[in-house]
Order: sequence, then structure tokens, then C-alpha cells
Amino acid sequence: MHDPNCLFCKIIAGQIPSKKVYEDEGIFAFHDIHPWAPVHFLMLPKLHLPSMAQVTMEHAGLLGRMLALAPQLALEQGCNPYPEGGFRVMVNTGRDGGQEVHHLHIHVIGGPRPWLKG
Ligand code: DGP
Repeated sequence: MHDPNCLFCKIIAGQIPSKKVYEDEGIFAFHDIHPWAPVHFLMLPKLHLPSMAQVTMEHAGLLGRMLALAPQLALEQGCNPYPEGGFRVMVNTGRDGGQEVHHLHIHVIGGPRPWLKG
């Protein structure tokens, strides 16, 4: 389902440009416009779900596929292999959870970070 007022639905539809990382029938991924690290992309279901708060067991397959895809995309985008390399997976949910865009998305953040010591 598509919400015509949703920024991320517009990005998925190609109405707003993005740097695409991945797309299949149910999932879309693109670079975050304000990256926190050398690798920072967002993974979205094409289905418009406002947040993680609306997720039910009905979405388990879709969410599982998104999480299972994250390691492959993280490596493709420049994260080094585990365990020295790595990434964070983050889902902000609701105002108190720091969510700004109300279309469920998974942040994948990582890559070589020269400011980390050791
Ligand atoms: P969150 O706080 O979890 O809702 O994160 C929303 C993220 O979306 C934030 O890190 C910045 C990113 N973002 C917002 N607007 C755009 C946009 O128009 N294009 C792209 N590529 N990213 C965006």
C-alpha cells in the first residue's frame, strides 16, 4: 500500500530521487541523506507501515527478509567482515523513539570509522 503523502513512499516510487542500494518486490534500500558513518543506508518495506509499532506477526516474513538481507548489503556497501568490521541495525519508533519519518525503516550504520581507537 502506498501513502501519497509519505516521503519514503515517494522515494520508493521514484518521485523523489535517492541513491538506491537495493530493490526487490517487497523491499527498497537507499543511502541516508545525513549519514552518521561511512556506511549508512535505510531498508524499507514497500508496504507503507508507519512504524515498528504497527508490526504484527503478519509481517514476520517481510521483516525477517529485511534483517536477513542486511549483512549482505552492509558488506556490499563497504563494511568490513565480522568481527573487526561491523554495523549497527537500528529502528527508531515513535516520537519517544526518535523517529522522524513515519514509514518503517531499518538504519544500517557502519563501515571503517577512523575516529574509533584500537
Ligand atoms: P528516523 O529518525 O529513524 O525517522 O530517520 C529518518 C532518516 O531519514 C534520517 O536519518 C534522515 C533520512 N532522510 C530524511 N529525509 C530523507 C530524504 O529525502 N532522502 C534520504 N535519502 N534520506 C532522508
